[in-house]
Amino acid sequence: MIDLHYWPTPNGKKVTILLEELGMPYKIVPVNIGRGDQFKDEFLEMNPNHRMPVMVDHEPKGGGKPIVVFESGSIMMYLAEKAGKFWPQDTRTKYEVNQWVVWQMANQGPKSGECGHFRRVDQAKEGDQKYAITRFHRRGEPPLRRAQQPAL
Ligand SMILES: N[C@@H](CCC(=O)N[C@@H](CS)C(=O)NCC(=O)O)C(=O)O
Repeated sequence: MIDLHYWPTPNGKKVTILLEELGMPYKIVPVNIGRGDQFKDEFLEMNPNHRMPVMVDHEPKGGGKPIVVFESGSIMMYLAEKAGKFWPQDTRTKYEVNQWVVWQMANQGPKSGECGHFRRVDQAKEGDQKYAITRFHRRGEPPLRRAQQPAL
């Protein structure tokens, strides 16, 4: 069984969407990040970077003790590989998928997060945020060739 330490944000939902698509059974372990659950010792032992999601696979392939993985992109690669779906094994197509996962983790995810942050800033207190909003909005947009990328 997979435990997913989770709170309903885009980074958490990426993983639950994949689990549903794979038809893989899993249990949600709520991490209330508004209340600070991510700073508890037992959570920091799994992810010293105090961020959900974190996955624990109690029945890893080949047996042995549970495998713990943090970072949503890395969790997705783990699950897809375990299920033998959405993670091609030949070098050419594997890296077609891999590059888009890495692109999402390094660009669209964090830049959209920054965009949301600057949109919520109290402009009366902190001043005009237009520059930051425009910059992060542009950087978070998927490249136009997305339409030709089934791997996305
Ligand atoms: N790159 C990480 C980002 C995870 C992340 O930022 N999680 C946020 C919620 S979306 C979190 O747990 N924040 C709690 C904190 O910063 O203390 C991933 O994709 O897993």
